[in-house]
Formats: sequence, C-alpha cells, structure tokens
Amino acid sequence: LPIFTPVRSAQVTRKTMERQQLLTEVEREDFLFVYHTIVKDLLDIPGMEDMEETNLWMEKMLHYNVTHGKQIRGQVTAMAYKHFALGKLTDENIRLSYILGWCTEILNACLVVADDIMDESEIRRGRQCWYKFNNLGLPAINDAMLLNKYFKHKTYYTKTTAVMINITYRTLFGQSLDTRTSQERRLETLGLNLNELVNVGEFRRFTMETYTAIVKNKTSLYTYYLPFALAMTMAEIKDPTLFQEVRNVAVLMGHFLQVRDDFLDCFGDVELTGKIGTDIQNCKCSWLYLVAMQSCSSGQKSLLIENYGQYETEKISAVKNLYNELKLEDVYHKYEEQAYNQICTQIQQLSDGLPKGVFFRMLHAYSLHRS
Ligand code: DMA
Ligand code: MG
Ligand code: MG
Ligand code: MG
Repeated sequence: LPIFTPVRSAQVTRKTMERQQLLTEVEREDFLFVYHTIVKDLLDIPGMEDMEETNLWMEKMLHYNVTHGKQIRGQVTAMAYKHFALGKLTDENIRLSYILGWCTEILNACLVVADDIMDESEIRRGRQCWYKFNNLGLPAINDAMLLNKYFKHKTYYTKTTAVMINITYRTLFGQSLDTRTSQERRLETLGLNLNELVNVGEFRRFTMETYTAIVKNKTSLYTYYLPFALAMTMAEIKDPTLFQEVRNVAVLMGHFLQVRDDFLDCFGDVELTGKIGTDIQNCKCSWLYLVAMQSCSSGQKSLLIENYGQYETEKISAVKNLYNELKLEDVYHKYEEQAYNQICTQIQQLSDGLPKGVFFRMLHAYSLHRS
C-alpha cells in the first residue's frame, strides 16, 4: 500500500506536490496543445467576426479559469481512457480523450467561478477570484459545443453527453443544498432564542447525513466519478457493475477530499491552498462545525452558535479558538488516517478490469489542492 502522508502544511512542500504527477511531461504537453486547439474552436464561431475584442476577452477568461488548476480531472480522464481502450488506442482516440478531459476541466472552471461568488471568496489558486473582475462569460462556454463538434458521429456520443449532463446536474443540486443549508441555518440562528436552540439540539439540516448528501453531489461525482465514467463510456465499457464500483469508490474519495477541504478552509496555509477560507462566516455545514457540535459542552455549544455564520473578525476568531480548544486538528488527522486506509482497501478490492493505479495516483494528486 502507498505510504500515508498526513496533510500538515509544514511538511508538505511544493516538491512533494510536483512528485505527484499524473500524465507524463510529454503527454501533458500534448494535452495542453489540444487545449489550445479547442479554445480556437470554442471562440471561432461563424458570424461573430464583429466581436473580435470580445473573443479576445473570452480567450483570456478561459485561460485564467481553465488552465491554472492542476488539471487532475482532465488528466485522469485521459489516463483512464488509456487503460480501458485496449486495442482501440490510436493517436486520434487519445486526442479525443484529451478533449473529453478538457470538458471536465471546463466544467470545473464553471463550477468554481460560480462557487466563489456563492461563497464570497477572495482568492482561488493564489490569484483573485474571476468574479472580482467580471462574472460574465464562462457559463456561456458550453461543453456541449465541444462534444457536438468532436463526437457527434461517434457511437458513444449520446452516452457521453448524457453522463456530462447528469453529473453537472448532480453537482448543481449539491451546490444548491450546500447554499440553502447555510442560508436557512443563518436565518434560524437569527430568528430563534439561543437557549431554545441549544435545547432543541441539532438544527434540522446540520447533520452528518445532510453533509454526506451535499458532499456526494457537489464534489464526489464530478471530481472522481465523471473522469472515469467518461473514459469508460468512450471505451464503450458496458458492464453496469463496473460503473457502480467506480461510483462507490468515488463517493468515498470525494468525502475524504471535501473533509480535507473543510479542514484546510480553517487550518490550511494560504500559500499552499491558494485560497482564503470563508466557511465560518458563511455558516457552512462544514465537517469541522459538525464535529465541534458533537464534541462540545453545552456552554461551548452556545458560544459556537452565537458566533458562527457572522462576519465580525472577533466572532470568526472565537469560532477558531473553540476549534483549537476542541483539538479539531487532531480529530481531523485521526479521521484522515482512518479514511485514507479505508479508501486504499477499497481500491485494492476493485475488480481487475478497473485501473487501481489511476485511482491511487488521483488520491495522492489531491493531497493538497482541490481545484
Ligand atoms: C465546492 O466546495 C464544490 C464545488 C462544486 C466547486 P467548496 O466551496 O468548499 O470548495 P472551495 O473550498 O474550493 O471553494
Ligand atoms: Mg467555495
Ligand atoms: Mg462552496
Ligand atoms: Mg471549501
């Protein structure tokens, strides 16, 4: 089994991150080259000759949002396709799998641009969030255009499009539940007497069950299931049990990733995560908050409820201090080790037809960043 490396900011250097590559350097060059060709297609729309300046702006917008991540989803789509294609592995099919990979990256870019608006974030990947400049544009760039252009005559066209749409929907539903859960919680906190709240115990929606549903939909399916499902669909894998196995392990891996993301929102080093946390003031149904609520005294509980979901710096600090008092960093590291081992066991137990190595590499590639 791969060696377990806990996420402690001091221990994780850029070098460690660089070692966790997916495609080889040469393959990554080709992958990027394909990006430049499809961007031309996306922007070169007949009848838009009068919009040259806007086209240039769109191109800039795409580069800003699509190419600056680690491209894990896109690379995994390509790697998984190489595994599944067997006799069908031609240069042309590899190029098409790269295009599918870029579809997952463009989808991710759309999702994070919108997510940063919803979460009122300031920076992403170490740079200003896109909506701070201009929130228009990206959602108009449609994966459907790419799929239609390159895949419409392929036998697997309808299915890949359906997978893309289905998983996009699931993600938007997850984001909707995520946002509404926070909004309702905030309203409840403001509208109800504090003692009453503490006596009532948990709020209706702030439970681990809700958390699991949010995370499965907003993170796991598009991050871990989509790249494999697209590759398998392109390779015309028919066995539904294989898709189900991938889905199951994707849900576990996504949960692990989001718990880490929630942890880093508060405890992460901005230099390494490239973003500044907003979960506390945004009243997020975060793993840290749920664990804190489970393990604190009734006095600490009122303090937490009183200070959570508000913008004042002192209130945010009060929540962070309480997280420290409750030693949530240790609780997280225990969770991480146990969940990591469980995921490794699950990957080992996957059917022989599935690319275990790609799952492991993907698990490790996300050791720090999510984007
Ligand atoms: C976001 O969860 C999920 C999607 C679909 C982008 P999040 O808001 O915790 O992500 P981040 O911490 O990257 O903003
Ligand atoms: Mg966010
Ligand atoms: Mg969010
Ligand atoms: Mg987050």
